[in-house]
Amino acid sequence: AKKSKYFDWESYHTLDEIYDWLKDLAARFPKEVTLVKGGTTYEGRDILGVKVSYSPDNANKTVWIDSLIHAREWIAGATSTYILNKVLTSTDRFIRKMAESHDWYFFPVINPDGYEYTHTTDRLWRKTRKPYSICIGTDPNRNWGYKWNEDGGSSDNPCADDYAGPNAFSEVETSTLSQFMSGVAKDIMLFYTFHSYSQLILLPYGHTTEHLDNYDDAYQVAMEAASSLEEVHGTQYTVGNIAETIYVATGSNMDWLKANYHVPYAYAYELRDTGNYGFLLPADQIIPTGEETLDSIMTALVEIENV
Ligand code: ING
Ligand code: ZN
Repeated sequence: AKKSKYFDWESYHTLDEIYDWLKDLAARFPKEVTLVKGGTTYEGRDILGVKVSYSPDNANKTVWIDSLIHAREWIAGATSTYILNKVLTSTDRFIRKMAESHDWYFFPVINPDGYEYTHTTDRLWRKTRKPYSICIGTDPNRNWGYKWNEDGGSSDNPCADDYAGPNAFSEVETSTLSQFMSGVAKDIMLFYTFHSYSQLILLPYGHTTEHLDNYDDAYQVAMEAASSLEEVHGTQYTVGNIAETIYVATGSNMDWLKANYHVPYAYAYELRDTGNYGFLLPADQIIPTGEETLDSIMTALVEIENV
């Protein structure tokens, strides 16, 4: 593949383009950006990300952003690269202050095999690509080791889109990425995993509608984040616990991280839209989605510091 010289937010990009851009960032910002390998995939690809750090003092204030655990949710990857770019290049004083006073991990594509497949073969593919009997793929957001396959939060059927896999961490993507996350988890203050679509900010957990851990605090921060998101382009988000807002879902990366490492603020965003275009969100909505999502994150950082 031709090495892409330009990267932008006016179109969706392939896995190679995104990875080339991440490598390019590490070369362009050698002091601040480190290329990191978060794991590997069934088809032998790397799960590539970057760490952004402006000061060694920021380690315990780490923000984690991942996306494209579900291959077809293209706006999620475009939004995380949009935010990464702003963290590095925004000249807004407030954004610079927030960018430089936190450490950041960005993993724009945590299901690379699936993402590649949505570009080559099936635009609406969701899962990984390892075969199980007559069907292919496990839902990588049902395969993590907290409440794995309990409470009806996933499927035992390899042909289902929410197949949990034969056991927790059966997939090399989730097992290797979980090891990487374990190594940095104690420093994570704020976790985001981007999905689409429905315009929701979801809070742990997915196995119960109960409001566990520091739900009330986390909810308050999310409500502030949602209102500042709305101020940008009028986009309305709903905030709530996963199980009560959408459906019971177990084995997600967010719930695993929250339960095992007590990350204080952990959110899953279901980005635009509410179903008009669904997964096929036009590329001219990437920038507005990026703008409003970035604002909501900056607001969350301010709110967290004020709690
Ligand atoms: N939604 C998410 C899913 O995995 C979710 C919702 C997020 C569940 C975080 C559990 C944890 O089903 C989509 N659209 O994928
Ligand atoms: Zn998803």
